[in-house]
Parts: sequence; structure tokens; C-alpha cells
Amino acid sequence: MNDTAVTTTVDRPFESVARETARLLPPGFELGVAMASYQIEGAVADDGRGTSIWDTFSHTPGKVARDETGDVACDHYHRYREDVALMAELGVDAYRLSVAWPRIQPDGRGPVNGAGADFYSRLVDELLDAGITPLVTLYHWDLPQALEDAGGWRKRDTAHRFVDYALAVQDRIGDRVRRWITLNEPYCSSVLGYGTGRHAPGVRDAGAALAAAHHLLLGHGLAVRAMRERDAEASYGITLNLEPVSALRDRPEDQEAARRSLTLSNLVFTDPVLAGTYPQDARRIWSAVSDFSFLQDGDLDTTAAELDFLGVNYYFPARVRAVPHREPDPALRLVDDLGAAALVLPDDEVTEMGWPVDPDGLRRLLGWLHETYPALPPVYITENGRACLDVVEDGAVHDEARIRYVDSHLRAVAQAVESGVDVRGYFQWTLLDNFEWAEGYARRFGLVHVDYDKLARLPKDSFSWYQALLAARRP
Ligand code: IFM
Repeated sequence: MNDTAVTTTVDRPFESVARETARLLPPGFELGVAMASYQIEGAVADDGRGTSIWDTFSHTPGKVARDETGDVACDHYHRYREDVALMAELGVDAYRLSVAWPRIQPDGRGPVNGAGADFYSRLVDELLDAGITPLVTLYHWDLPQALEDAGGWRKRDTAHRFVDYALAVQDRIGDRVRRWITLNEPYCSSVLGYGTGRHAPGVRDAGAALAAAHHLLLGHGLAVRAMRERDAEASYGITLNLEPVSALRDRPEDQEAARRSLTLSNLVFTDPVLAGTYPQDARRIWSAVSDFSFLQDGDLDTTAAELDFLGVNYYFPARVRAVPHREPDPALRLVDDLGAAALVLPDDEVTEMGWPVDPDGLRRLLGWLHETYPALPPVYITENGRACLDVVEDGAVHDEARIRYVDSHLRAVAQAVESGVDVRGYFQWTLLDNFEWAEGYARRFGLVHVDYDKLARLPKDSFSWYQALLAARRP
């Protein structure tokens, strides 16, 4: 494996950097942008949409910064044509979008709400007319509230409801959508949603989080099988957010803490999906909070349903050191009290999210996946990007830090490909500044600045840089 650190320079004119980076990417490498329904759509009461757990959560005082909600967001529901035109101007090959379950089935079960499904049908048509390939994520966290009221992802039944929903979406747009992602970041839906409570539905119960993680993966496997049975020609994958994990020092307690972190952030998801196994460490680490009775015979065959690709979201690495447990209640002993701290080191550059910037971490992560899982399917980087403190000056946003971030991560991907990892594409997160979950609107990740009062879109310098990169790849 090539251990050269990835460096990036944008002190030269950024078009020349873009051309150079474009040359490093393999032929046919797909480049796109990604967004997600609740973060951009707004229009929460339009056309029969039901309530999702994020509507409930964001309307609960104190859950989201400044009590912001996705009620209006970027108003993409009404402005999708303008946004697709921006993507066309950018020149992306593909757009990764997500479908809001409560637009399709307002209560999470039962007949399809035709008006809601029509929105995605129009969006897909608009994309195809613009020569942009849609890559559709079925679940990017907006669970219908009615299903949460019945137990949400803690309950096995939700996995079956997910299959019905997935088939309904396939039925409506599957004639034009050829690539599907079942779930986005089940780590966040389970650990943050049911473990730490930082995300909707805001539950704090480690045992519930482990059950939710399993039921999400079960729903994924069941949906892949059912959808493939109806359409064997389409491609199916899942998106996991993963971290390269290392111990800060060579001390046994740090090594052990790193193992616990790796288990929670990666193995609980990668083992069932890529190997059809459950990490043994999980049972040991969380013996006090779960009897793992959610794992039933045959489940791991299902979670390991054949995949055409793996989506990987990468933002930062975890450098881990052991810390004492603080939480007196073992039921809460999950990520907040794993006896492990992931560190930001003194020399780190950090993003506005407080996340350390480490492009080489992406190369290491891809190498780890390649070495750990012999059956690893082709990989797409389905999200990567950074939040910056963007300022509009004279009608422009000079976001050089974002250019440097994306450029260096693309170069890291090129290095991973060079060393043998089959990576087929990269989706920058994200086209538009949008609702950044519990952080609200203050964290901006977009290539396009959004003025949330006027809902005006303003391409940033990073938009021009990505455009130059995309153009440089064309013959
Ligand atoms: O905005 C999120 C996205 O919804 C999921 N992945 C991480 C992004 C940045 O936090």
C-alpha cells in the first residue's frame, strides 16, 4: 500500500489544479453531488405528505440549534427545476437524491400517495432530460412518525414496512432509476437516533440502538432481495458512514478502546452486510445492555444480500484513546460512554463541524475495507465534503478551504484506486447549503450558497472548481 500522505495545493489557479486532479482519476470514474430530502425539500405539508420523525424532533424545543426546522429548507420541492439546471451547469454525471418515505406513504404503510410519488417522477424526468443519472436513496432518516409511534426501528416489523415502501417507490420510478441505495448511514439512524438521542427520534437507550441497527440492516437486505426479484437488471447498494480507526498510542488500553470504537462505528454495520457475520466483540462490549435477542436465525444471510456496490461516506478519521467510563447507567453506555475518546489533535485543521481534516484517512479507510472484506463489491464515495464559514463578499463566496478539501479527498481516492481498490465514483456533499440536522442551517456544506431569507442560490468558487474538474474529464 502506498503510504504517501495526500497533499493538495490550490495556491495555483484552481482550474489548473482541477485539470491535474481530473487526470488522476480513472477513465469512466463517475462524479456527482448528493443531497437528501428533509435537508432541502421543505414543503412539509404539500401534496399529502405525512409527518416524519424529523418534523417532530425539529419542532421539539431544544433539539435543533436555534430551534430550526426543515419546514422550508431550500424549498427544493418547488424549485427543483432550478436546482437541476444548476447541476447541469456544473456538469455532473449523476445526482444522488433521497425519497421521503412520508411523501410516499404518509403513515408509513398502506396505499401510495400518488401526488407525493409524482414529485420524484418529475424530478427523475428533469434529471434525465438534463443528461444526469439519478442514484436514489430510499431512506435518509425521515421515518414516518406513525411508524415511530409503533416502535420505530426498535421493532422488527419496521424492516418489513420498509420493504413495502421500497417496492412502492420502485414501482413508480424504477422504469427510469437503475441504481438504488437502500439506507443512508444506518449508524446515524440507530446510534444517534436511539442511542445518544442527538438525532430523531431522540431516544437514549443503548440496547434500543443496537436493535435499531440490526433492524435497519435487516430491512436493507429484505428490500434488496425483493427489489432484485422484480428487477434483476438494476443495481443495489447501501451507504455506510465509516471511519478509519486507530489507537493514539501503542498502549493496550488505547488499542482496546480503538477496538470498541471500530466495532461501533464500522463493524456492527460492515460485518453483517459484507461478511454475513456479527462482530463477536459487540456481544462482549454491550452484554450489560442487550441480550441480542433481535438477532434471529437466517438474519445474517439476509443482511448480506448480494450487493452491486457499497456506498461509503467519509468525513474524518478516529484517533482513539481510552478514557474512564462516566455514565453510571449502563443502559446508556454506547457512543457517549464507550470508554474511548476520538480526538482532534493539536495540529489538525478542523472544519466548521469541528471535524479533523484528513484526506489520507479516506485512502486508509478504503484500504482497510479492501483488506478486511474479500467480497467487497465496487465502491462509490457517496458523500464527502466540508462545512466552511462561508461569507458572501461582493456577490461571491471564496471557499478555498472547501476546494482544498474536495480536491485532496479525490486525490486520496485516486491513490486508493492505484493501489487496487475498485472505486467507481465520488459524490460531493453537497450541492446546496441545507438543513444540517441538529446543527440547523449554520453549517454550510454546499457548492452553492443559499440565502435562506430569499431562497436565492449563489454558486461559490468551489462550484467553479468542480465545474472545471468535470469539464477537464470530457474528451
Ligand atoms: O448532512 C449530512 C448528511 O445528511 C449525512 N452525512 C453527513 C452529512 C454532513 O453531516
